[in-house]
Amino acid sequence: GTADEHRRKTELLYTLMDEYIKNDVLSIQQSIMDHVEYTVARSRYRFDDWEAYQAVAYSVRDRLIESWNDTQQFFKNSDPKRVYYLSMEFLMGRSLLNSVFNLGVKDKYEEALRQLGYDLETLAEQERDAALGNGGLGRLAACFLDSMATLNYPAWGYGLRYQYGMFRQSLRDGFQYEQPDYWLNFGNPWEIERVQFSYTVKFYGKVEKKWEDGVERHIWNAGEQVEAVAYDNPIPGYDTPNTINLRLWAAKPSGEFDLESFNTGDYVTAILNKQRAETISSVLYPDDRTYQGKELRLKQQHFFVSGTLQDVIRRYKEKHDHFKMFPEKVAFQLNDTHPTIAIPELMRLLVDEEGLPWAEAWGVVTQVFSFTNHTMLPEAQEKWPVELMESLLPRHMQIIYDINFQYIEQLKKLIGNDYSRIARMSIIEEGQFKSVRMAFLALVASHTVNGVAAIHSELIKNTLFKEFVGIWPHKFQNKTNGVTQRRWLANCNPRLRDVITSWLGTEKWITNLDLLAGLREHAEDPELQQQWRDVRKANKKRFAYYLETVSGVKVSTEAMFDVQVKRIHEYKRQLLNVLSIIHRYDCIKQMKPEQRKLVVPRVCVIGGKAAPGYDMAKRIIKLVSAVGDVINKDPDVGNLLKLIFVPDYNVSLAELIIPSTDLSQHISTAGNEASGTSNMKFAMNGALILGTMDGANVEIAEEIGDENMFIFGVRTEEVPKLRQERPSFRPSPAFQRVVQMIRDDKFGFAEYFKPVVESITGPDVYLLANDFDSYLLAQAKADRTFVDRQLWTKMSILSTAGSGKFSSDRTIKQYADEIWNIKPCMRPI
Ligand code: B1H
Ligand code: IMP
Repeated sequence: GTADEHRRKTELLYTLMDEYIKNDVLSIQQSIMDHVEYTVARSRYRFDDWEAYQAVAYSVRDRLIESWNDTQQFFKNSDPKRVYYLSMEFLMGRSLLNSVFNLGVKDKYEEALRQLGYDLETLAEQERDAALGNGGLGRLAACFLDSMATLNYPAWGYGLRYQYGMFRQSLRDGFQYEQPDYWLNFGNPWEIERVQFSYTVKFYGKVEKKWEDGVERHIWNAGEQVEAVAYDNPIPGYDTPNTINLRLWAAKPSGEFDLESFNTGDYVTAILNKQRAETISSVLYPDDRTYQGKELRLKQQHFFVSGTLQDVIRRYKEKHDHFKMFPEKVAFQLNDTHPTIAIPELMRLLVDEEGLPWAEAWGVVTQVFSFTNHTMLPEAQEKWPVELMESLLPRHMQIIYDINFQYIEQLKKLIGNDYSRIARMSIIEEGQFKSVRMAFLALVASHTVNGVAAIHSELIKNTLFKEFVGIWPHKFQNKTNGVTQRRWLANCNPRLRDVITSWLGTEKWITNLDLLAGLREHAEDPELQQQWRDVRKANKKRFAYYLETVSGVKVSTEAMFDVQVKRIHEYKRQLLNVLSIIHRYDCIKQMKPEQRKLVVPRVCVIGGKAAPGYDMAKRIIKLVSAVGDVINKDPDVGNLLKLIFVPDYNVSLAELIIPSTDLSQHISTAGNEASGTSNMKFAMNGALILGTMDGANVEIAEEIGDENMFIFGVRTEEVPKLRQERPSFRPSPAFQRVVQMIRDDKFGFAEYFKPVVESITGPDVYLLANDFDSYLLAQAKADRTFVDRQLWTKMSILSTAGSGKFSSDRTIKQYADEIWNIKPCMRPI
């Protein structure tokens, strides 16, 4: 009967489901060859590197999917409290090496491919970066995913599946050009499309009020509807069977018939109009740190947030039939204010769709959100015009007003009727154009707000949020950023990885970075020092080769590699760097030939993208190129100094550059860089830091010791006063001389550089003149140290040894314990 049939069916299923994919070399080869033939559809006997990469990627994908399925099944059954990391940006970079490494099958894949006549590392370079982010903020989100997976947290990332990621930068005549990054062109083996997970997201339209059973209900009749379709990106943990998920939303035309437009006879136009829906998720805004009130951006924010919340609520309701337990099962982390619309959206879903009373919904909302602030720059603060919000998200605007009303009532009880203070603290900024202060909305609803480095977390309490500290002291926390040592040490610097492992006698530092401290006792050991230098030399060779291919400039690996790579921004002061390079050039030119023998040779590398609309940043790029052109071909200078702008700095290039750097510059005006995360990556890889007392540099100095860094410049507390006094400050002759050289057309384009020169001779908001001399002193100290090879190597080893704190594993554990209140949930093997 049926019992018999059922038994037969179960037996059949078990024989078909070959328990687990096998990871021996032969099985891996079989799986790669199958993908060559059936996925890539090429002959088993003829396939090139690109096709081989694809087949390998699909074979790894099978393994990821298997682990993903089992992990998610386990989470579902265990129903632990989960965290959802909401971010507009995930700057993932490449996946192949990271995946095989974390899955623990890297050696097997290397061997399998070697036998087939391919080299894994070479194939890996075929992969396009997933560049769904601008810089630090997006890369931090990617590092966090790696740590959350590795530490077995029941966590998911949620974001947008942009079709165009961060633009590709090219230089023509030293000017930046932006090219679209259509990264999905050749398919993406690292994602799984989930057509079954799709939600309708609404925009525009009108809100109607209706009385139903004595309660007032709001009905939002949308003017536009779009489908959010899920794409899942498996994130494998290292040394654990867990694989978590990054779910990215793509916009698709809504399937719902818009009867009216389909009845006007213009069927084709109606379809074309629907097609426009896809623009919502089409492009990443490339403006790092400047808020531009663009309607499409607000649409993107609401689109991904609404898809996410509907998805989370669906998942919650599979296990629970009321919302009382929601705060015990769900935590949302807002990566800056970009996803803040989640707050009114969750209120709307709970009140309008799920029928919860307002107070109860607010009780839920205020227990589940926390948010991270990443910058205090005033130009980066999000303020959406009320008018725009009312038109695009009419119901949300009502909800924001209601939240603000109740919050201000509460405020009055706390601080009395101090109306000017209340106006300063209101979520709505009054004035000619009313706007919604997203940071305040986030703060009012969140149980916790955190900064990203100790100094930054203190600063936000004294500036941005100073009015709030008195009433909600318990809300403020610090969570110093970190980076994943899997990608940023073990994978990008395999030679150093092996040296570290052999001296520590263990690989455990890959999951417990504090163990690096064990290198301290060997810092002066000549044998370790020699190995350390050999590794660095090999890395430098590889990078020198790259530099020559992109710039045509030959560099000596004996020289100090002096690197500043990050987004181009006035506060990061690439200009200060250029001025000191001009100064160095000028000094060399003044010297007699025998004096030149004493100069420490340097290869200066600057790289990074300017936001397309950021005129000053673009001029600075041109200045770097122009100065480089003069220096690099000056026979008086030769190998003593080179200046190269590396185009298209991105995650993969960072993986090449960071292990090859001797001196790494993080020289923002104190108080402006919230944290910085590349400083941590450089220190981990043994670069010495030349930096200001800003962001995480402060804590890096605490960990590795001031004496192992080159620190200079004014301190945060002095900045406001110095800014005020800048008009009467007389810059040093050295400063005036280099500025004059630019004016005198020594590098050409004097007219084009005029605004650049004026920015530092006029207001000089970032205090380049004030810091110039102490910067030169620090540079000179770096030179003197570099010639003492033993001392330099010792400092380099101590930099690595002192960087244990800057693992994102440490950061994530603190978020989990102190903000999210979640526990690891490891699936049994
Ligand atoms: C950081 C941003 C940012 N801070 C707006 N703020 C953006 C702001 O597209 N936008 O509108 C994009 C990015 N990014 C960086 O975050 C900080 O400047 C770094 O200091 C910090 O290390 C990093 C991660 O916390
Ligand atoms: P930071 O701003 O120097 O701390 O760098 C942040 C991190 O973002 C870098 O270490 C890179 O991993 C990543 N990144 C990728 N592309 C870019 C870019 O164009 N500008 C800045 N950072 C980038």
